[in-house]
Amino acid sequence: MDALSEIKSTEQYVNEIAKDGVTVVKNMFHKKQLQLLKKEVNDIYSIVRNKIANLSRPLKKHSDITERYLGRLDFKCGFTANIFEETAQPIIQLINNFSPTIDFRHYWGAIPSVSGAGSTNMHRDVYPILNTTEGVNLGSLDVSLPPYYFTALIPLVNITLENGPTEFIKGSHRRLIVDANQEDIYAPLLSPGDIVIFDGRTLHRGAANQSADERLVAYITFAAEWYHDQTFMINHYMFPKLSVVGR
Ligand SMILES: O=C(O)CCC(=O)C(=O)O
Repeated sequence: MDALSEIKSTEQYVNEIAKDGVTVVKNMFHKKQLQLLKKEVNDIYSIVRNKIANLSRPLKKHSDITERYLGRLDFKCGFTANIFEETAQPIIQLINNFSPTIDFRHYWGAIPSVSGAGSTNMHRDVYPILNTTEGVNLGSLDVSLPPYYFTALIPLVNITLENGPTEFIKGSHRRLIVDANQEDIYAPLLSPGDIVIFDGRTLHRGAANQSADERLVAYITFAAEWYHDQTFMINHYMFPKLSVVGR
């Protein structure tokens, strides 16, 4: 498929997000922008690596740096360079098209996964609002709301079957109960410059990194102003001076 035939209209992205809960935008950024983005993310990452070098792992206590599974860090501190807000602009426009009645705030993060890191569990990124369901199940209020939580994953290396694509269950954002073992998995392979955006209610997981190299992915999370995202609620920062941008 050539690059031109992969360009979709905004309406197509809107329809895919509504129906599938996930959409891929190909070739969103040019090479120079990506190089700068990757440099800035790697600079933050090396500060993070130094800071955590002597801490016991996996890291669990902070809201700006966590490690869901050994070798799968998630850091949200230090994303202050101009390139981050520049890069966010076209994505913000898409998010506003996906959910025009919601006011969003957003923050940046990165999720490097080292060679040998295992997969995450299938999960949704949102909690059930009324807290009346179990596990990853949602309540009818959750699925009836206009989309209120999105993440845009921004790969900074090629995403291959070996280094672990993010796996999604399409349409699960509209379903209360899903048996992940019975569902088809959608696992888009991406190049730097492509992004995948998903509704936080969509079941997903990061696959294991079975390659020899690290998989580096940046992301932007968009949460409705009214949504109590714990990133903004827990003030236990490892880097208080570099605390999460976007509050
Ligand atoms: O690492 C991945 O591919 C998935 C990340 C993830 O699970 C998340 O953003 O909640």
